[in-house]
Amino acid sequence: MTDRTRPAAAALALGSLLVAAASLPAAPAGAAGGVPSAWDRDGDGRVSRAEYRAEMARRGAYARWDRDGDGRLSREELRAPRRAGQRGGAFAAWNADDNDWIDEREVMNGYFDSYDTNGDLWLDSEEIGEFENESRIEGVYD
Ligand SMILES: [Ca+2]
Ligand SMILES: [Ca+2]
Ligand SMILES: [Ca+2]
Repeated sequence: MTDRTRPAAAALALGSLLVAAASLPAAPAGAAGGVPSAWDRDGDGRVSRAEYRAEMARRGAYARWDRDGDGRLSREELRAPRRAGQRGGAFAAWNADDNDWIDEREVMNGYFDSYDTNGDLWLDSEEIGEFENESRIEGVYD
């Protein structure tokens, strides 16, 4: 009799394990579409230009880049991601009004466009992830 109860007990134990595994959440609860909520303020799963600028401002990026504090980024102060090309190239490409400096809107648009690889004018989870990774590597906030 005891021999017949063993397989049953084993099956029951296995069944419990399967139930436990099945009841695990498929993914950690969090932001919609995998976009961190710090970037995706309205929770629609993508980052707009306005959301991007707001979070970059909260992180103090522009103020850090503007070393002399005159509110403008000179050619020397401009921090452009490597993917945007050489510093001089980014300066010329991003300098929409063709004056002698890059303002906050110009540099944030430049960054945003550099990472909007599919050109849909939003940053999705993959694109903002690329930005986060490369920002760490390139020391964007240093
Ligand atoms: Ca959003
Ligand atoms: Ca400056
Ligand atoms: Ca995009």
